[in-house]
Amino acid sequence: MSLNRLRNMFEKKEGAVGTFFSGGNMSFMECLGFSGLDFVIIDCEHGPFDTETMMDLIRAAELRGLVPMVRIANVDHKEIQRAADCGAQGIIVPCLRDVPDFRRLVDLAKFTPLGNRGFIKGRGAGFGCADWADTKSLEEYFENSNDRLIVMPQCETREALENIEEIAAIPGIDGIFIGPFDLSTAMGIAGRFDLPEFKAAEKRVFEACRAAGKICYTFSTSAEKTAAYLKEGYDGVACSQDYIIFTEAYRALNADIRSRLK
Ligand code: 3PY
Ligand code: MG
Repeated sequence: MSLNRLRNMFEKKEGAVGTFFSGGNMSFMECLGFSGLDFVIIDCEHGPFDTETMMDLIRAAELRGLVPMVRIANVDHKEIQRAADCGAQGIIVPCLRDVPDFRRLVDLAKFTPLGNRGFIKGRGAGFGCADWADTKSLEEYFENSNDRLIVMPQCETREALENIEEIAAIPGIDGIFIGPFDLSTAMGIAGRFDLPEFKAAEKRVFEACRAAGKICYTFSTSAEKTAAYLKEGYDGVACSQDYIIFTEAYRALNADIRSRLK
């Protein structure tokens, strides 16, 4: 069994459901945990969070049973190291193009023998006191850490799509996260998710993951589309994001109240 619940769900073919989190604070993260979702992606690509806030959001997610993943902006030593050390159980990186960038991501995020992540027993490892981190040998600690952290870059550029079979097969890449908005835009068919061309691109990524035995996640904007992806066999779907759901819920509430006054 893996130390990462999402990896266990993948092994058991249980589709995981999560969401992006880019606006809220620690209390909102706790509230989100009560929804019963499986994972949350703390969005440091688009969200305004500094490192301390990201770490506290990870704590709040853990407290309420959400697997905390972090999307960072690029393959940057400091960003990767901080997310991993603070306790992210998944690292998602957008818009990568060239195969060497994917390899460098693994190099920075995974301990030896998969990569060359710098040694620390940080907050994510309970400062060395977590059962899985308090090991007799460093090798065992490295193995556990590598298992616990899912490295899942996004496929959302033409170059990544063209090389997706090679990318998915890289040891230490645990999965691929399709970014439908950016991928369709890169293909010159922005938001046209219904076009055969786009569906073929999705299929290519999905099959590359299957061939390499890797996890395949995607993003959707509705419950209907999320369920459809999961029925198709996707291993996980991030549905919408916190501030959209928040706004929609209050808009619906307000409209409901006003309509009862007519
Ligand atoms: C995209 O659709 O481009 C994404 O990155 C999903 O969040
Ligand atoms: Mg994107």
